[in-house]
Amino acid sequence: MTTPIRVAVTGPAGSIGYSLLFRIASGSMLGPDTPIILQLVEIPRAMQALEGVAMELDDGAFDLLAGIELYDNPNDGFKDANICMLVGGMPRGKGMVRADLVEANGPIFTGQGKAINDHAADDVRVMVVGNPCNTNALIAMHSAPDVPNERFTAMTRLDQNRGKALLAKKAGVSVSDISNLAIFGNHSNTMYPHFFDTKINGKLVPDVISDHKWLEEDFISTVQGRGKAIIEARGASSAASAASAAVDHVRSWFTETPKDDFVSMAVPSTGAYGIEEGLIFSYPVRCDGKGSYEIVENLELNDFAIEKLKVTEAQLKEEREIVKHLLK
Ligand code: NAX
Repeated sequence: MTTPIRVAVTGPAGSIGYSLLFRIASGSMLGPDTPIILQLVEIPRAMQALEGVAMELDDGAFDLLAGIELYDNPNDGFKDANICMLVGGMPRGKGMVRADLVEANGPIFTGQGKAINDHAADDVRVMVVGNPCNTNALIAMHSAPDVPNERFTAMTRLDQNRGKALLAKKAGVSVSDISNLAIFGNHSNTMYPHFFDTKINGKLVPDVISDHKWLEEDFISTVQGRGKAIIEARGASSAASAASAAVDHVRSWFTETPKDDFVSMAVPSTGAYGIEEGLIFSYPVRCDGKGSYEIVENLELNDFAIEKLKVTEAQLKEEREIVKHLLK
């Protein structure tokens, strides 16, 4: 039997975790031939609930699930992990603004970054879902100096998925007809879904959808505000769709991206598109199927797009400023 891949997940007793773990165990993320050991990392007071989740995982009788390990600390929880999915974190409480959220989560990701540095497998790949995910990934990356920077990513795949679904509905086509939708920037309401290079059955979106006002205003604001709209409708934040996007993110990372398409991931900026190097910025990327990726750098952005990139970059710089004492 192939050696199992060790997948560590934080926040597994939470809402996203409850959908995510079963998708991972079923093989949706790493394929039907890859056995998995789940290393579930919670805070001590959630361990009892986590035991219940582990019982349900047992009851799923997943062929690929070679082990379930429960931990109440990241040092043990990330030991030998090949993939770390950092989902858990401090939720935004009543009256908290984004800056409070950034500040409250910072120390969690310092500790987790250090634990990854010291205990995870040499080939570890990290994806951050817990918000503010770009800045949390930045903190974890800075706390793990022995792990190559490009191994740290944050999730904007849910935004890409939301944008694709919206375009498909508008154009009356299926989601699989949509390609090349890039999400740029922060996973927040400043993100920029870049539709000018997006294709519907090979044709550029602005040539297929004639309502350009809708594209430039409603499309962008709907993708940016979708998280809030879900909270208003459901009374709770997106969970199943976020879990599904997390599965997509990791699967894409280990799958060769078709030459004529790309996927969106927040990764350390190399300076591409004039964005400050080192910020965790969402870009269109192409993955090589072996766990490496390259930023797609050849999109010709117009002034409209460049302006949007500047706004979201500025927000990431502000967030970085708040946590600068945590960055080494
Ligand atoms: P929940 O509050 O349901 O669950 C969070 C879980 O994390 C809890 O079980 C909690 O005990 C655990 N936790 C807290 N601190 C921890 C720590 N230091 N180590 C390990 N576990 C810890 O939140 P849920 O709905 O599951 O959302 C999780 C995170 O995803 C939130 O930060 C949320 O904002 C973020 N999201 C990110 C999205 C994205 O696209 N990047 C979209 C969905 C979601 O909003």
